Amino acid sequence: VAIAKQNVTLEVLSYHATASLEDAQKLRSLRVPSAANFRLHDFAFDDINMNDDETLTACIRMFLDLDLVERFHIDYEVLCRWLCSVKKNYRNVTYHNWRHAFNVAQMMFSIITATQWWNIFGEIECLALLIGCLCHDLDHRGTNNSFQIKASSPLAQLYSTSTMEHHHFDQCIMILNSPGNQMLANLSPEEYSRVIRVLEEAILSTDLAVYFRKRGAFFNVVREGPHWALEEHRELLRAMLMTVCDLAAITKPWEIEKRVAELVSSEFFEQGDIEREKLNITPIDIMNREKEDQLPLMQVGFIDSICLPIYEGFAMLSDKLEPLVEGVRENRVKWLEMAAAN
Ligand code: 5BB
Ligand code: ZN
Repeated sequence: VAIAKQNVTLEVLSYHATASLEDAQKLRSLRVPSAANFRLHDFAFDDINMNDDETLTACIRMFLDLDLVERFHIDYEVLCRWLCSVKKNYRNVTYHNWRHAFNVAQMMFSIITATQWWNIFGEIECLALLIGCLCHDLDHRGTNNSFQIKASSPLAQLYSTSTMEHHHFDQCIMILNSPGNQMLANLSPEEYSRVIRVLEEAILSTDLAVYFRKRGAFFNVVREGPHWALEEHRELLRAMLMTVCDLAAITKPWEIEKRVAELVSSEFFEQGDIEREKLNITPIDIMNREKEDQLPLMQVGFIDSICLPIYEGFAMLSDKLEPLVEGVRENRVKWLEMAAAN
């Protein structure tokens, strides 16, 4: 078993490519527009009209405005190279690509600045959360955890639970350790270990199974009044915040939500096609093209069971986050209208 696992580990972990010094130097030479210019504080942010260079300079802007570059003496060229490498290690899949990661990071930035929660978390946790968002779906293949298990993929042999999320974290660590990409090189050993621990929790929390496991405790904290000085309460807040940012398309103006839901749906259907062709199984409804007309009602179910509870919980923690709940409610009405028109 140990040897088999070692071989799988080698197979899974051996290949990864980082960005070239040239990529980094090109990014380094670009002017970094303001957060206002990019509308980075806007909950209704949309990346559709941005080019890839703009997504990268917007990321730099978030690190700069949270004062992370100065505070942790992050070498600017190393930051540029690291960002290029992170982007490069997202695949061209329909939904779980670089643009998704970028949008999740922007949501984290807008929430922790609007609520001033950066004060609660402090610089170390903010740094880990921002890196966590950008890295949380690294090397996603457009297929979910249950697919890895069903296909007995090398990844599933390596990690039996939270399979993809463990892999995203692994990829994140590999990039952070790659020569020229070590953006955390100037942290003290204590700061470094703390960032990595918070980062691991953050990325593993993006498994919806983890969300379901932790949300009861989170709702208790919300109800009974949080004590943010307690690490236990902050840890729950960070975990739930990752989910809130990961699912934030559901809070966006209808045009954006509709476009993103179609991407999610297409990626699910593509997994369903592989399951039919390669695994000889009938995909579940959400991954079955023949059930395409069920999408609007599935979205209503997704909103009621997963989204509304968590966004309502967050709006109880800060009234600055009420627009997110309103966005979810508006999209619920739209999806119901579409279901009725079917
Ligand atoms: C979500 C949990 N899943 C294990 C089973 C299906 N459910 S669901 O019924 O709430 C559901 C969610 C059903 C359909 C969905 O989309 C159809 C296009 C969604 C859904 N999920 N809709 C969305 O707009 C978004 Br955003 C999401 C999140 C997608 C990423 C979740 C990937 C987790 C992979 C392990
Ligand atoms: Zn994600």
